[in-house]
Amino acid sequence: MTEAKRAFITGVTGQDGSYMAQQLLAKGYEVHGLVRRSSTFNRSRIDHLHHDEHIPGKNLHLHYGDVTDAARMQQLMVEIRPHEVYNLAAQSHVRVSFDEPAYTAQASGVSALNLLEAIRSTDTSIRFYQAATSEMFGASPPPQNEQTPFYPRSPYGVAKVYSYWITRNYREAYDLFAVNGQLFNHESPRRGETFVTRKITLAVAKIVKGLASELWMGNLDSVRDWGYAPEYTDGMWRMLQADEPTDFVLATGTAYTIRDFLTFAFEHAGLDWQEYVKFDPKFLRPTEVDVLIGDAGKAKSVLGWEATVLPPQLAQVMVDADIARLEGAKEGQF
Ligand code: NAP
Ligand code: F7E
Repeated sequence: MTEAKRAFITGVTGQDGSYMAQQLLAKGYEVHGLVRRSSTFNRSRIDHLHHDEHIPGKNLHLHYGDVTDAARMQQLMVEIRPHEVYNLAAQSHVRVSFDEPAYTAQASGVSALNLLEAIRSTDTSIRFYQAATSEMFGASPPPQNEQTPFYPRSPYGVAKVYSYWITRNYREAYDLFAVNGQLFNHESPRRGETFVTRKITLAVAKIVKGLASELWMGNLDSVRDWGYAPEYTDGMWRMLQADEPTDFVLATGTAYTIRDFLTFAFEHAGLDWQEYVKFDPKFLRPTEVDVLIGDAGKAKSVLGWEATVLPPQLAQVMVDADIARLEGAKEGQF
């Protein structure tokens, strides 16, 4: 019998990490995830996947740690000896990065170096995926692809530019199979509740159920290219199975404003968003990214990857899931 592939996922409790763990387990991987010790429960997205020796196929093993702790990353790399590492951990909220720029630099930028160094000193055949982002393009005009110059507009975007270049540098300097996924926004029923799509769909569900009557928001004019997260984690996996290590954009190529997403979500519930949405300047950013529209042509031709779920359908899926949750549906269903 051949040995099962082992993967190490940082950020396994997050949106993408939870889908990645689920997909790798379905492929027969032994999955190891990094979790932060917290005084409150932070594993709701992976609780249904957790290792239980009484249930066959539940092959998810969790390890305490923090990606800013280089020594711990080194120790876990030796202990787990993964074939593939997915660095999905980050302080991923753009607005919050203006409040916590130094911590964001460590968690979203230098964390990549901590893992790359651990790989370099343990086993250079370990394949490494770095969660880069369309936020690195920032103010560069669309459509943005792998050749577009970076012009980040937040401490988060700046931190991710560091993670991108250190990943490329280790690929070129030490011949590592280390790649960047330059992913545009991707959403799902597991999206964090303070990101704009989920904030909207949760508010719609609460309004439908009589639990809320207004929604406070910031800039409604920005344009985003929103895809469906499980399709993007599949794209990450494909990047690590490729013949050569190289960087890829993943995106849908569609362009909608926040107003458009409000319309999709509220109309799905038979509501008019203008009756509920109010403006609060606290949700504005000191510098905004106005327009992100990705060109994923390289991923299509090299990886055979293409997004199929587009924003109007995505909004409906998310509203339905939030209503189902309020009616008692279990987290694992989504
Ligand atoms: P997310 O839901 O915010 O999840 C972030 C994960 O990182 C959580 O598991 C979190 O743990 C963990 N984490 C944060 N700081 C950490 C630290 N210091 N040490 C260890 N773990 C830490 O993010 P996501 O949407 O899944 O995104 C995954 C990755 O892709 C992130 O790197 C993000 O920046 C990047 N990205 C996301 C998008 C997108 O549209 N979703 C697009 C491009 C790139 P807790 O649960 O304990 O907080
Ligand atoms: O904001 C506007 C806000 O926070 C989208 C992260 O996953 O994708 C994400 O970053 C837009 C911005 O995502 C509110 O000003 C208006 O223009 O959902 P968001 P983001 O900043 O695009 C990238 C690719 C990542 O890599 C990041 O990790 O919506 N907006 N009103 C609002 N945004 C929020 N959060 N809340 C509001 O009330």
